[in-house]
Amino acid sequence: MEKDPTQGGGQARAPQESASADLADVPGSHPRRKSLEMRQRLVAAVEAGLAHPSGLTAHGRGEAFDYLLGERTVPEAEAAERAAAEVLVAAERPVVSVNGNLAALVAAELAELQGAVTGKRPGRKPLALEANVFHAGEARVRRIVECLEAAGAEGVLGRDRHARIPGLESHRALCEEEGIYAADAVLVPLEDGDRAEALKAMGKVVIAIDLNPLSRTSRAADITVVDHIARALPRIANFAARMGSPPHKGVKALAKSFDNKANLLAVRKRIAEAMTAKEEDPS
Ligand code: PTJ
Repeated sequence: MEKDPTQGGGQARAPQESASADLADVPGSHPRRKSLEMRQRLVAAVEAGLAHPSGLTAHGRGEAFDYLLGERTVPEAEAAERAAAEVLVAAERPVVSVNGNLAALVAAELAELQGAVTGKRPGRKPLALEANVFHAGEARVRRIVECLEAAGAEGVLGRDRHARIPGLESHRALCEEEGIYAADAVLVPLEDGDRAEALKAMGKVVIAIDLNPLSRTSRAADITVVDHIARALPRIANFAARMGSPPHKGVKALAKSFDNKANLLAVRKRIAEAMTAKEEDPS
């Protein structure tokens, strides 16, 4: 049976509250303060049963790539973020798939993205957020839904996962009939390669956010945003909010006009250049 860390061990702390308490000795001016805060939020979220323990390893891998990219939004990511905003606004049924790491780190940003995209779709289905996880755990899925609701998201899906993504085994296939299953465009931040490929095989337009330009998810997606989720989501929301009129093209045509392969290659070249550049002369 799944261990419920909120039972028997006292009240689980909210990730943010716990993070600031544990970083009391680290000055606000510390150059890595933001990164340390984020790690600590994730640790607290694991303790609270919101994120999976392996989310810590996944985050570390993301941080390594972010470091190589200069911990900033590179132009290729910006182009992908713009394209992602267009697809989310143009889609008939857009959905964001939310896992434990996302709920722990960017619940508020997801609620803001929902507001920004939905605001550009008057009279049409709002942008849906759906809890969907790699590692099994009904209680954790419920906590992800509650965390998003507490952050201000509306109509959060994930409580009623009775549909299955074809081609995937076990719980990873589970999703909501009216959510991911019926979606025409799915934003999958920090996704596993199998599921990204299975969603593509269902004919959906897949947008990934993944700092690893080499991952199977990055390569399978139609549009891959190689940027940190904490930077990418507000930027996509901002592109949506500033959009004049909705795109004329449908989601498939929009996806087709984005050259994901070329974009990923440009990011890889950027990393290679950063790795081989001579140290700047300090004089
Ligand atoms: O909550 P669950 O059960 O769905 O589990 C979530 C994790 C993230 C543990 C699960 O999906 C997983 O194991 O993911 P992977 O296969 O490790 O892939 C995560 C990808 O996201 C890797 O390529 C990382 O480089 C990337 N990544 C990690 N943190 C970030 C990131 N990309 C953008 N921003 C980040 N903060």
